[in-house]
Amino acid sequence: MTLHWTHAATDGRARAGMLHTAHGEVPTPVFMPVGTAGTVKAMTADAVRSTGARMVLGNTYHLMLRPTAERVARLGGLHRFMDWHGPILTDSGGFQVMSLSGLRKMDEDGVTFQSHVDGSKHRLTPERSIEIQHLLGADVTMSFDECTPFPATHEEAAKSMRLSMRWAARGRKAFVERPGHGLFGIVQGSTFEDLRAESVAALTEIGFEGYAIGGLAVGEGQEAMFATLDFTTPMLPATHARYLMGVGKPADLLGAVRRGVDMFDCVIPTRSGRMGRAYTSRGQLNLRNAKYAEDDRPLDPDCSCPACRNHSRAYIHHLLKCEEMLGPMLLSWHNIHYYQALMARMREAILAGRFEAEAALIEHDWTKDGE
Ligand code: PRF
Ligand code: ZN
Repeated sequence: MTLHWTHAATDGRARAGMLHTAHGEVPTPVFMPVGTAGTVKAMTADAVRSTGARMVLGNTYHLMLRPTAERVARLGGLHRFMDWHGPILTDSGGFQVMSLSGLRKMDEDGVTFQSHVDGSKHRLTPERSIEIQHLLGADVTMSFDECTPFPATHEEAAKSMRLSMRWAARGRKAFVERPGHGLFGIVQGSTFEDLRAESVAALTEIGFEGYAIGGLAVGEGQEAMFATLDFTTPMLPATHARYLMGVGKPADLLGAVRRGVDMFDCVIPTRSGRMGRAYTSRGQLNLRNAKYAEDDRPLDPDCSCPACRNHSRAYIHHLLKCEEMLGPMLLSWHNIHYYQALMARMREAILAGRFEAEAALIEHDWTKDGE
């Protein structure tokens, strides 16, 4: 059987379910830590597993440049290469080409771009993106799309979305079906309801194992993102997983789960961890702040991660001041652990039919500002 999602419970519009993949089952809603270049930055694979994470993301763009998809394949695939034996979802590359690469030129067939590493020239097409994701061994392969920049006029957003839909159809043809593996389509259309509807219709006509919502969290703000989700998730088939790409902060995750999203990925917990920020049940802390220099409390009294079990805010503040590697490592570990605990708590609440009550408790505690 191909990769698929099964429904367990719905509470309001929030859903709990299970994603069934070649490398195991993943309870949803799920947050996937980002392992861009074959590593969740500053964490060992064992550390990532210990947070409760069951699925991670890898990037076509980074891995095709270094060490190349062909080399990863010769070394036994991405799971073995990075010692991650759970499911892996790979992003298709288009979004990263637009945000990271140097000179680039897009045409109907694909995109030619310069590597951000050494300026060398590369090309991605829908077919080549799928081939790379096969070489990596992705459980979930993403369609090659253009993430429409924000803001866009209706005309610009329509043109961009329609190109992504033609690319999605080409990717579907190039995808080689294997048990436990699947291809997700990506809905585009910026913040326009009619374009999101047209995109969903085009994708469901082609047929995918799951549906992602792309083109959000690109500068439109939380209110516009939630408004777009409000009309987009009800358009999607209730039988398939829904994945909101590149989102977000804890409050974004809660609001999107409330609106019927099942899957997420984001660099925020790891990137902001490396910059000294902790996300906790009592809100955000910036551990570089001098007020933590003699704060003997853990980052989060409700967290059971190694950073919180073994260390004080004062110690982590000290590590950051000294630019010790352990500072970013502990904060990344804590943040990923916190995100996993948050998703598990939301899932339990959905299963118990008390999502809104639990959400209110979570949101209330966030206002405590670290105290
Ligand atoms: N498309 C792809 N990857 C993405 C996005 C998208 O629209 C986004 C938008 N937030 C993040 N990552 N392929
Ligand atoms: Zn912790």
